[in-house]
Amino acid sequence: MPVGFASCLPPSACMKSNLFCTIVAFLALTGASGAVADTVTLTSVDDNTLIEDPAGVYSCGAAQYFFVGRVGVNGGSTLRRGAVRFDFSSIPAGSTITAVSLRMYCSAAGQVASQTINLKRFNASWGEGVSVAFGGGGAPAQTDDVTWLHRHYPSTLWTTPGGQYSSTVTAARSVGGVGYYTWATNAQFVADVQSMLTTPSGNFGWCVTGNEVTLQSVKRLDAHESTVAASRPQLTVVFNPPTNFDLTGDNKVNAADLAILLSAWGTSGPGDFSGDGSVGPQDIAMLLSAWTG
Ligand SMILES: [Ca+2]
Ligand SMILES: [Ca+2]
Repeated sequence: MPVGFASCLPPSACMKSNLFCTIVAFLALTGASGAVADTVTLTSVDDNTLIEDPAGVYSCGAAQYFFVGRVGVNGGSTLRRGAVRFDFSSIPAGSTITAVSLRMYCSAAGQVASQTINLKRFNASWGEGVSVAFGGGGAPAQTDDVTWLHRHYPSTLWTTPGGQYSSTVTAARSVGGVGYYTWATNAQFVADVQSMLTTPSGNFGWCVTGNEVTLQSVKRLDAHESTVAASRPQLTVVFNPPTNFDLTGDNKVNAADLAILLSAWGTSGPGDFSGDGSVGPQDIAMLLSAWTG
């Protein structure tokens, strides 16, 4: 490492005199990056069922299951919509989400015929109370439970019965009989979670909708209250944590930070932003891309 490198800043000036600096500047311009990916698997923190009934008085917030689709004649031929939400506070603020997938367990089905189960983002908050039911008929709603008419029973109503959620399908998966199913990552799934991470106050989770026409199309999915931990809804999120280039802690990225990086040249850091185990040219390029002066 050339001892006099620090003297060649700012980067715009160094390009004229120093080939090494030119290479570094090129790396910065081309966005060279080696951010280290991290992965978390989150279990749902809230899940419940919107049970269609004219009075909106049934729910199953604390049940081991939630239900999606249309039940049969014996159940009144009515609809069920799932509600599921995850807490992203364990992911560092400022992280970039790169992949999201959801695994859920279908523990019973009205019929084994496959149905498309969609996730659509809720536009308003909803609650999970202590109502418990074994079946999809639900139990009398308790305080804070979501119902067909209420976001939070008994006093806060949906503006649209059956829930307020986006018409955009975030993720779709065909679900047949009993078993595990995974809703794979896609751009909309990533965008949803990125938004929920950036603005936690706008994280209302997803509405889970199924076949709303066919009788007995209903599927029973395990909730976070399931006694079988593995069968609870599990969202796997891959992300790149934000890189802190301010090695001195003065809220600027400048020559003082570069000096610290240079003093650690060839070692594991500080300044190994790329995470490859050694401070080198790529790390300088990353620091320069965040330069504040
Ligand atoms: Ca629940
Ligand atoms: Ca600094």
